[in-house]
Amino acid sequence: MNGASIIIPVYNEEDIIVSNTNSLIKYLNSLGIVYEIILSGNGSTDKTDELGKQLTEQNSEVKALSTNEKGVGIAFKNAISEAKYEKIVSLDMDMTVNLSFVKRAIDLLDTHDIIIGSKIFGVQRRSFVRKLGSRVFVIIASMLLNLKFNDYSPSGKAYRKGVVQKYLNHTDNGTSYVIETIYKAFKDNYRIIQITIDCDDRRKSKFNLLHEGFYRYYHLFKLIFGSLSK
Ligand SMILES: Nc1nc2c(ncn2[C@@H]2O[C@H](COP(=O)(O)OP(=O)(O)O)[C@@H](O)[C@H]2O)c(=O)[nH]1
Ligand SMILES: [Mg+2]
Repeated sequence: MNGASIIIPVYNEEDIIVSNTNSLIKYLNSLGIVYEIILSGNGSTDKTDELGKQLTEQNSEVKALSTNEKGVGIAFKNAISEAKYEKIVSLDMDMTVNLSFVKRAIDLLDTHDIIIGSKIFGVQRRSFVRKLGSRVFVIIASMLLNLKFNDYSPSGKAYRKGVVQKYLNHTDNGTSYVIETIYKAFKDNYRIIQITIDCDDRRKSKFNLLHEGFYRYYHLFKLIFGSLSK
């Protein structure tokens, strides 16, 4: 039976790490699948790491990783190198993506290499500014890269591990690892499918959204110019 590794980046999540991991365990148990949950942190300054460790002691399916190197991409790469299953599902600790995505993605990974959960056409409970910001980025990115997808955020994505591993050394250590992986895999003709997901994200982001905005455009242009010069 092929199992799934569920990867969650965590940063200062002491308020929700225990309850949300337990809800996820309950959901995954109800699916009757083989799985592991990897909580991957970068130097949280609250009790996240300690609580993550406690969760690993209480549940053999949970692993908790921690490094001081910054970035969600680093957290993802560390988790991939520890993942024992071929099917990888990426979620957020605030569980903003409807969990039905997990089952759909795991099934689709039998026949596809990357599953893009897209929030754009699903029910979105996010602030207007965040919806607009990601919409504009997606339109520009998709046009310039000639991609037909419309969600490049880390959560609600699923991958076959072998495909991600191919690009890990060439992707950034921040959130841009997602668009870079998708773009490279698309060019290499991997089987990518986009599905609609519902999203409820009304919590204040842990990211500095202004910094994140500049960062994403900078890396988008780097990706475009990098591919032009090849
Ligand atoms: N490992 C790691 N996780 C992070 C970092 N920043 C945010 N996260 C995690 O990324 C996920 C999404 O963060 P969130 O604040 O909800 O961002 P949003 O997508 O803007 O709503 C959560 O699980 C956070 O704990 C970081 O620097 N390192
Ligand atoms: Mg969030």
